[in-house]
Parts: sequence; structure tokens; C-alpha cells
Amino acid sequence: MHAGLRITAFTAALAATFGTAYGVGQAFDPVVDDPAPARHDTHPRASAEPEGEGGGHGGHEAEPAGGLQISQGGYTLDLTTARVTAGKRSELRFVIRDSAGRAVTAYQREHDKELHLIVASRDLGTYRHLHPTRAGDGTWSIPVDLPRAGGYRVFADFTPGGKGAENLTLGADLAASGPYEPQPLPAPRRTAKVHDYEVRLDGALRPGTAGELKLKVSRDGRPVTDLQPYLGAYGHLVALRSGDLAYLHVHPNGEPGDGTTKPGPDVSFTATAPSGGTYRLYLDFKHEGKVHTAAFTVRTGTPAPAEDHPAPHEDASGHGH
Ligand SMILES: [Cu+2]
Repeated sequence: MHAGLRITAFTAALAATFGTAYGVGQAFDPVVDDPAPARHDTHPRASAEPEGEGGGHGGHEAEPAGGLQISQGGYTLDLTTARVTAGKRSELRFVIRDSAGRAVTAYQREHDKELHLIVASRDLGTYRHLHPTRAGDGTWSIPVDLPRAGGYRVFADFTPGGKGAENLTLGADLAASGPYEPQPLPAPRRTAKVHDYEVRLDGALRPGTAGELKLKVSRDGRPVTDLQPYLGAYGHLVALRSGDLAYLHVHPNGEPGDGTTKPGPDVSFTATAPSGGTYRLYLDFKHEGKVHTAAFTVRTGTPAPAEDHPAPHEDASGHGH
């Protein structure tokens, strides 16, 4: 189970009930301050992996947020590399340890990988979704190049091997040295540009209540209808809560090849936020062999405003339980 949002993906044919209610936005300002370079996906194509427990049932219950602890459920993220230099390629190394301090070497694959690694700056301006390599002794490693100095959070999302083991997301701090200039969180907008693509987000993220998030991918004004499977899905969504970087890993339940899920332009989710607040959403999608990431700022309980209007001030929903 993912210790994050319980998510349900709908087919692309789902009625676009959210698209009409929130006005029309024309501005297409880029909102990804620091888009990761497009990368060639070297992962093997995901086969139709079985849904984890609770997957595919459309449950929307909020779960405790992940990533806030370095140690949880008997497992610890031991980040060997605690400091890197901004703008310089370095190798990030870490070990997942069990309660006896031993390096974990057995994992269950989820979404095509034994472990998903997210690296995000504290100001949420930089985001990386990586798949490190595990050595036989359990040491994980991956090269990273973080463009800006400052505080980062490293999230390891994995399920240990063994019957009944649950998915965990452990988080640890990482520092990138250099002159630090924290960036303000971009205002909520319904469109994000990444490379030649534009992604539109409709819907609202709500604390404690299921809400639909629909993402529509276009290029040069034309809907993209040939998205490629990436990690067993047409969209891979991570949400981080602004303020503490609580980690919500969300996946569509609809799978390529299931007979109903279309390869774009729409990828729809139903999500429940663990609390009110402001979140940064990162959508990974794959097209023509490259993976792109579109990022959005979303406030719970409020749809992204029309681009020409200032964002509404957050209401008291930030204290919802
Ligand atoms: Cu991943």
C-alpha cells in the first residue's frame, strides 16, 4: 500500500465535469522553474503488474502522509551522502536498514521498480524522480545534479520483501552547498508548460474528501493521444505538501492495455489530501521516448484559479482533520 493518497484513475472517456466550472484560462505561463531535462526512459516497458492491496478498488481514504520520518516501521533510510555541491554532478548513495541495522536487499517491485527515489528542494522548485541502482550489498546509488543550493528532501518509496510488508516512504535531509536563494512557490495555475508540452489541470484537491484531478496533455495546441506507458501507467503523480514536504505518491489504477484506459490526452485521478494546505503536484508522462515532468501548485478546497486572477486566499480548511 502506498502511504499516501489513495488514487483512482478513470478512463480518458470520463466526463470532464471539472473542466467547465472554473472559468476559462488563456495564459500559459510556465510554472516549472526548474524543469528536469527530458530524459530517455531506459526502463523496460511495464508489464501488467498486479495491483497492490487496495489498488483498483477506488478507495479514497486519506492515509498518513509519508516521507516525514527517516525511520518508520522498523526501517531506516541511511543517507550516506548528506551533502552535495549545487551545479555539480555527484553520486547519491544510501542504504535501507532493517531494525537490526542490516542493509535490506530484498524488495517487492512496485510500478516496475524495487525503489523509487524522489529528490525535492525545500522550496519545491527542483524535483527529480529517479531510479537508483542497488548493489548486492544493499547500497543504492544514482548520479544527481542539483542546479541550486539549499535544503533538499530525499524520499525513498519502497516495499520491503517478505509477506505482509507494507509500502513505506522514508525521508531524509540533503544539503546542496552554494549561494542559497530560496524561491517563492509559484501561484496556483491550471496550466504548466514543459518543453513543447502543455498540461492542464482541472479539479480540486480536498482534505478528507475525494476530489478529481484531471490532467490533459497537449503539444502545439493539439491533444496528445499517444502517450506511452511509464512505470506501468500513462501518468505518474507525486504530490508534496508545502511547509513540511509530506509525500503523497499517487498512481492511476487504470493501466495501459486494460481495454479502457486510453493513451491520452486525459489522465484522471481521484485523490484525497491528508490535510488542508498547499501542495505541489508533479506529473511524469512519457511521449516519443522521453519522460517529462509538469508541475502545479494546488491549494486544497480551491480549484486552480483562472490565470488572470490572483489566487484566492486560503481559508480555514488548513486545519481540517
Ligand atoms: Cu519511480
